[in-house]
Amino acid sequence: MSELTIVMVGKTGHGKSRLGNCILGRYGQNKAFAYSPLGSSTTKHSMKESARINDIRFHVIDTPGVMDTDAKGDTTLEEISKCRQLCPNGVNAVLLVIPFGQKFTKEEETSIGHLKTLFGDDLFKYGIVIFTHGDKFDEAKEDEQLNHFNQYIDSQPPYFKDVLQKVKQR
Ligand SMILES: Nc1nc2c(ncn2[C@@H]2O[C@H](COP(=O)(O)OP(=O)(O)OP(=O)(O)O)[C@@H](O)[C@H]2O)c(=O)[nH]1
Ligand SMILES: [Mg+2]
Repeated sequence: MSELTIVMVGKTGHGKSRLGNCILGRYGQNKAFAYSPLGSSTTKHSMKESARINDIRFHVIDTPGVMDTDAKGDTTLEEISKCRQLCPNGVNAVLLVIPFGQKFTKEEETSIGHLKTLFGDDLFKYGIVIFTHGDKFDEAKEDEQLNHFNQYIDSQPPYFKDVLQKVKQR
């Protein structure tokens, strides 16, 4: 059976853990990763959960958020870097998790810089930008704030457009 390893990274609260549950199809009491709307960061350690989907064994690795609310920056980055130990056969995709509607400030830029330091070239080589909070996209469309997704992408500042370019618009 083939195996695929996916790592989810991004700023705290951007929806990594909830996304991981969606990918694995695990909800409610059976959820794989805890998630929460509370003010302090939820995921404190990198952890792996797996599922078989269409004859492929998927390994999904959740990581603590960059800019964790409680830990000192270096501690969190060290915890995120431990995800590498959870994928001895390497990684097939690095999901850069960003909520739809997030303004791409210097802080987002710094976060991606930290991740680049941790993952090196793999960040963009295997990177896929995943927009969570798709429900807000539907709302924005209903309110006629935007017509289609490309309009949102076109409105992004240069740094983020550059990131999208580097992951080849994935
Ligand atoms: N409406 C909506 N809420 C979402 C979505 N994704 C995540 N959330 C909510 O956002 C909050 C944070 O989600 P988490 O999955 O815990 O985020 P995280 O990136 O894992 O955060 P930390 O582990 O704290 O760093 C939770 O209350 C989720 O239910 C989404 O697509 N739509
Ligand atoms: Mg989490």
